[in-house]
Amino acid sequence: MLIHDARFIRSVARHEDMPTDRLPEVTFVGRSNVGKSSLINMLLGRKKLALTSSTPGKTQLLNYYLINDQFYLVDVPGFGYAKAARTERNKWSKLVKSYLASRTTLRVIFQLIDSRHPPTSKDVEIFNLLRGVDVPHVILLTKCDKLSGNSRLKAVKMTNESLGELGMERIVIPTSAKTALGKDKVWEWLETFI
Ligand SMILES: Nc1nc2c(ncn2[C@@H]2O[C@H](COP(=O)(O)OP(=O)(O)OP(=O)(O)O)[C@@H](O)[C@H]2O)c(=O)[nH]1
Ligand SMILES: [Mg+2]
Repeated sequence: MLIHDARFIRSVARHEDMPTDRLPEVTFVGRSNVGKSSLINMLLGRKKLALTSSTPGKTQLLNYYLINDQFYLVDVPGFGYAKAARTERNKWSKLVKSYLASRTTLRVIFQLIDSRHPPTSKDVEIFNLLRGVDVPHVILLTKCDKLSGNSRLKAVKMTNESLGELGMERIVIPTSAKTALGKDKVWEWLETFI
């Protein structure tokens, strides 16, 4: 897809503040620091549209980006961020859960997992959350530039096995925000679903 316009629209903390124009949405979810914002920038070919940070989970808001006036990319940061106060965390997790389960304009959920480790308990929490959600769910392994070709294959296999144990078969795509690995594949799926 040719990106001629990519704009940050707003950060949202409540359902009432989500866009009401019914444009399709594509969401990126995953634990803090997994590389969501970096991947969004990579997909859009922008360096700093989505803010990245080495200190995870600072903002707990859904960040809406409008692409080509056609659809939204939604960055869902800070899922399960351990250092936030428990009440804040619960409030956040409730918003994300109901967003994923009930947002009717949502076309595909990309769940990001760090390729360097087997899925963590947080990742599995998100798997389980998405199990009953009736929206296509694709797994993106992040930071694959840090792995050799062989370890990359192993990471895909390991993720498939973890999903298999949960009875969830999903597409798994290796990616890197640094080298743009997986960019075309992700766009392919994205365009398929929107
Ligand atoms: N080597 C490498 N580093 C990456 C990659 N993607 C992200 N990073 C680094 O990982 C850190 C976190 O990246 P972010 O994109 O901010 O992660 P996030 O998932 O948006 O984090 P939150 O917004 O806190 O939920 C940053 O220091 C990035 O530079 C990648 O593909 N390769
Ligand atoms: Mg981020």
